[in-house]
This record gives sequence, C-alpha cells and structure tokens, in this order.
Amino acid sequence: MKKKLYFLALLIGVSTNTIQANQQVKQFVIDGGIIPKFVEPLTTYNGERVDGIRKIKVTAKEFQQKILPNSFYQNLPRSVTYKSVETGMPLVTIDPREGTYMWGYEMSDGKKTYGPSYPAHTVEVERHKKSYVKGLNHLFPFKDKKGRILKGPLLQKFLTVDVSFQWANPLNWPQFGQGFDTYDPEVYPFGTGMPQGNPGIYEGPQPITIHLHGAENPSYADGDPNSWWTPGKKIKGASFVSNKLIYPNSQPATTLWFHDHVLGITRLSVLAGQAGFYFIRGEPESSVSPPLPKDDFEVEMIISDRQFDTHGQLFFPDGNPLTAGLNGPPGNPDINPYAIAEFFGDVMCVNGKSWPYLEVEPRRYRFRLLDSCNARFLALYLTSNDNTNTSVPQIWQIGTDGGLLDKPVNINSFIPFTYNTSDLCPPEDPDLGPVFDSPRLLFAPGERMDVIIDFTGYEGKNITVNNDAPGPFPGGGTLLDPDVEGLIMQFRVKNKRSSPDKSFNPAIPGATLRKGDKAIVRLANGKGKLAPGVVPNLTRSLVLIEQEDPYSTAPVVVLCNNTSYDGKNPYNKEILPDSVPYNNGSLYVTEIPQVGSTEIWELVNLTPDAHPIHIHLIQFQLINRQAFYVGNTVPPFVCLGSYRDLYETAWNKFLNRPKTVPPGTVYTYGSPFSYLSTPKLGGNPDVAPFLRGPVIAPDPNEYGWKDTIKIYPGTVTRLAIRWAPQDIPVGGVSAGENRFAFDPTSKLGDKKDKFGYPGGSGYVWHCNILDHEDNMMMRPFQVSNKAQKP
Ligand SMILES: [Cu+2]
Repeated sequence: MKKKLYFLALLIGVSTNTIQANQQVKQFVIDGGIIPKFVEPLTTYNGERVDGIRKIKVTAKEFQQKILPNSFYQNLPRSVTYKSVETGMPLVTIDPREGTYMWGYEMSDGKKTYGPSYPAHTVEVERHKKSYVKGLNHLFPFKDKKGRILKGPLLQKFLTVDVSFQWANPLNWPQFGQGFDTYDPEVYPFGTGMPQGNPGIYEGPQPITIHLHGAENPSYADGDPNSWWTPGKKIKGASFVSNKLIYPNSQPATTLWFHDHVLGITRLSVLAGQAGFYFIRGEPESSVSPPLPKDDFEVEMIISDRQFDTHGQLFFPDGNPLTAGLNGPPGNPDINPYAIAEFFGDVMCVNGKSWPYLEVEPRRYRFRLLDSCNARFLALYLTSNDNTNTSVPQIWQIGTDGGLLDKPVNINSFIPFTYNTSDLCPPEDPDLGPVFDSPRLLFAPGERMDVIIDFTGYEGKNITVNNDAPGPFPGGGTLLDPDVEGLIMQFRVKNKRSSPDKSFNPAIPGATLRKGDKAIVRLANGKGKLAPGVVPNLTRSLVLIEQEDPYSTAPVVVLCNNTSYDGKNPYNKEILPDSVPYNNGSLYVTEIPQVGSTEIWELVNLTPDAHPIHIHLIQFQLINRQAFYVGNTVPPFVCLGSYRDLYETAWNKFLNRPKTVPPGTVYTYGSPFSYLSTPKLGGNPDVAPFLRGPVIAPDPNEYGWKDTIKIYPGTVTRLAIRWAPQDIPVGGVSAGENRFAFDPTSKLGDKKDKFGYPGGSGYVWHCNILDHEDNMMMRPFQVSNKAQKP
C-alpha cells in the first residue's frame, strides 16, 4: 500500500512542480537498456594490489573513467557544455569522450602508484602488522577548458548536496530546515514551494574522511562522520584528529572495504567512487588446507548500480521514473529539496565497469563480493546460456563480513529467510509474499560475501550472474527488468585449465575451513539461542522507524530508535532524556556499552523496508529473528492492539507533540519512555507480547561474524554483541576489561592511550542504505569503562 501511495505522490509531484532531475545542470538520462552488455572484461587486481604493510597514501581525486563500454564514449562529441537549470546559461564545458567524471582514490604504497580509479586498488595487509595510512583530499575546484572555474570539484554540479540534512556543512551555512524545525505543513502544503525560500546549492570545498568498514580500529581512525577535512585541511570537522591513520589490523583475516563517510553526503561520495577493498591476510585463512583459490583465481568484485546521462556522466539524485522507478523528483521538496528516499540505478557495474564479462578457467575461483549500491539489495543466481537452469555451478559461501565460516555453505541448498508477511496488519499489504521461491545469494549494501564457484564441467559455456532482489527490499516499487537491472555480469568458461586445480574444494563432504582452536568463538549457537557460557550483561531494544510526510506520503526520514543523529529533537531542540553529551556537547549519546561486556541488541523494525544495520568497531553474531505483530508500518496507525499502536499511544502520553502537526502522523522524536527507564534499555514498550511464531535461526551463511545485518520489516532481529575482539574465548573477557589493541573508550581530546593512539570521537551504528544513513538513520555510541544500567 505504501508503495502505491508513493507512486501517486510521484505523479502529483511531476505534474505540480517544476523540480527536475538534476536541479543544477541540464541532464538527460539514458536508459540502461540501450547499453551493450558483456562487451568489456572485468577489471581484476591480482598483481595490482596495494601493499598495506608499507606506508600508504590514499588521495581522493576527481578524474575520468570509462565505466560504460568504450564504444559509448567514442561516439560522444569532444566538447559538451552543460547549462545551468536556473539561468539557462552555459556553466561548464567538459570532454566526455575521456569518460565519466568520478571521485576516487589514488593509492600509493611507495613502490607503485595506482589509479585514481573506481574502485580503488585493493589494499592487502597482514594480520597483526599495522598499516600507516595518510589520507589526502585533492578534490580541488574544477577548471574547464574555457577557463571557467567552479568553487568546488565538477561533480558538485551533478551530485547535489541536500543542505537541509544534518551534514558536514564546511562553510557553516545556517541550517535550512533540518527536517521539520520551521516547516508547518498546514501553512505550506506539499508542492507549494519551500517555506524559507531556496536554501541554496552547496558549492565549495569538498570534505572527505575515510572509514574502514568492519575494522577493529581506534576511534580517531574510524572515519567518524564529523572527522572530515577539506583540501589542504583548511576546514576540519568537529571530530577531526588526524589524516594520518594507524590501523592495528589485529582482527582475523577477512574482506573489509574502505570508503568515504562524511556526515550527510556519504551517498554522494561513495556513488562518485570513493570505495575500495581491504584484505586482511593471515590466520585463520592461512591454515585452510588445501589453500583457498588464490592469485588469478581469487577475484574481488564491487557490485554497484549507477545511472548516467546522455554524455555518460553520473546522474543523481533524481532519475527517469520510467526507467528507474523511485528515482523521480524528491518526494518532499518542501522539506528535503534535493534528496530522494533511496537511489536505484539502471546500470549495473562490477569493479567500475558496466555489465562486464570475466573469462574463467574450468576450475574453482574465490570471489569476494561487496554490495556497494546505495540502496539496492542483491539476490544473485546463475544461469547458463544453454538455458538448462538445472545445470549451473553451485555457489559455496566460505566467509562473511568478519572472516571465514567454520564450514562452507552451499547457497543452492536453501532459500534465504526474508520476512513474515502474515504479521503485517491487514489490509496493509496483502500482496507481499515470500520474496524468493528458490535459492539466492542475498546480500545488502555494505555486506560482503566470500564465495567459491567451481566452473569444472562448464567448459565453453557462458554463465550469467543475475539479480532479482526487489528495490526497495522486499516490497519493490522500482523497475527490475531482467535484461537490465536484473543482469550483473557474465563468466565465459574456457576449455582448458592452465594448471591443475589443487585448491580447497568446498563440495567434498565434511570440508572444513576452521577447526580446533581456529574455530569461530561462538556468541550465538546458530539455532536461535546464545552459545553455551555466554551471559549477556544487558539487553537493548531499539526500534527502526520511518517517518512520512502526511501530505506527500513520501518518506521523510528513517531513524535509529526514533532519534536524530545528534540526539536532539530537530523540531524543538529538546535533548533526549537519559542521553549524555558527547564530543563537546555537539551530540547526545544513548548507547554507552561497557568495554568487555556482552549485550543483546534487539532491533525492532517498524518500517516497511529491510535495513542493513552496520555497527562500527566490532563484529557481532546473529542470535535469531522473530516476527511480531507490527500493525501499520506507515500512518495512519489504525491497527488497534498492534505494537505500533501501543508505541504511538505510549509516545502520545510521554511527550507533547508539536501542535501544528496532525496527531498520528509524523514529527515525533525520541523513544516513548526515557532510555534507562525500561528493563531493556532503549525507552520503548516491550515487543514481547506481540511476538508471533517461533524464533527463526540464522540462515546457514549467517552463522559467522557479521558487521552488517539485514533487519527485515515486521521482524525483531537479535544480535549478540561483545565489546571485545573476535578471537577471545567465551569467558576470556569480563565487563570492564579492555582486550582491544587500543583503548576504545578514549574521547576526543584525550592524550595518547597506552597503545600510542590519540583520543577519538567514539563510534556510530547506522543503516548502510547510504541514502538512509545520510538522512539521520545513524546514531553515535561511546564505549565506556562503566556499566550503563537501567
Ligand atoms: Cu535503512
């Protein structure tokens, strides 16, 4: 139902206001369907990876890259002038034949310089050996051939900052809107124009910061959203400590990725190309026997969707509703004039190349996959060009975000759990059914899947990688053409092997990746319970909520525990009860875990969408999921006796709603009860009476360490989080004891800790749908020496 309403709003939006696709320069979208598929090879990195044990330099630069096939660019003119939407006058002239303008990283390890490229060349490090990373911001003002100089890099004209978001705001502009603070929908109904006039379009120094996703890092080096800096470090964010970062690399071997993480613009800077893989080598991976496929047979792949204009330049934030579904004009132009709820592109890229192919030998390959889309989930499956769907290679998963599984998991042997439709309030959405009827490799933005595919027996065949995950997931609403967004890439299997394949074979019964003292330390038992001996110190129950504009019905914000990023109510600046000032009072924090302790986080999803929730600093384990009677996921909340009904009632009693807003719609902030006043911390009514059916055990490929986890609608997801390194045995650490290779409790301004690291700003947990993360679906947390008690 929500999606239908949204489409209605989209149509009204198109007809009643003039906001168009890109509100700065005139662009015309191309349909991804016309781009030739499987015409250029996948870019691979074996022999081209960055040696992270040496000192490395990571320089963000603006450059051109041929993401689309070379033939596309060859047919473009040498000179194209983009005109201003506002004035119609020429704004900037570029040579599009050289490629798509991107922001990406140039990587240098002292021996060799790679790039700049999208993705960045993969960094390889050895476990327990530190990396010394120097980040440099060379996103300088753009100067075109006609001598026109912009105030910032070119892509600022194509990727419009929404200054109504809480964002880095380097020039310290007065904050427009911040969601709702002065917006009164009764005075300014949807579509009547911005109440405070045009908030202005940001052009100026472009901030960057670098987050190593999944890493156990000291907080000063974690890429906090406010740790950004502009070129020359002329302007710095409130939690900037240094652009010289030391990564301890103390965690088990795994697939990490690094990317930009600046407050409020991550969806733009990652889309522009600031992302790359980071491999930690060593134990327990080095003990796998026989060894995993390596060298030419180990291939990392960043999968991302993008959208392009007729000159091959990036197209964002809006798109052609006919080809890209949701990507119409902003849903709430009066509130967030340049932002859409989620971005879905119609060009699928792997390693920065649209629909590539990879020639493979008939043998086993290790593929390290990352979903780096802004919002698109991926549900991958293989088909063969001889149309025998039964005859395709099996996909074996060997690792998750936090490293190897104990045993390989055959992805073709089960249908991934998605969510339970029976628990939505009828007639909320009777059409929503189980999403898949056959196995899929299902992963969400930010998640990594380490897999082995054996091409033996498929000599001479073409194997296509397909995706049929609805976007947004799981409800859908955007176009998913099986021959466009539904295609990812193709494997072309050669007839011969260059050498015998002696690599680890996941298909041998009993094949084991980790055993004995190398086995995964178990916080959760994989069957829906905590592992033996694990005693949680406390439980938090935190809700995920989407707030929608009552007039447009389009989403305005999605929030972690109904709380804005800074912990203040944007409407009346009220500070959350039981929150603690943090980073010199710029933020108010509620999640204050004790170092060494074990917590259960119960994430209660009240929204219609699935959210990949990412927690910094640690890897956690999934205990279980359980359906609950959520009732309505969008207003009006009419399903009496549902959890959402109780939540709204409790909220109405606890705080005064703003008077100008119709009750039962939006504009509530904070939890209904005070954070520490409920037995499960979080300040929410207990979801227990609304649970339905048994707990659902993790899927077999979720029985490992995770840092990003899919939280499905109408579902409670329970995580076991221990604020300690992964390898410490159960009982090997107690609450209050720090076993990290740095002090995670350090604060901004603290002197160096006993490990030599400066103090930092703490950490964040957030949705890894980048469009949500930028629009406040993120909360800070501070690790503490003391226990936080109800
Ligand atoms: Cu989200």
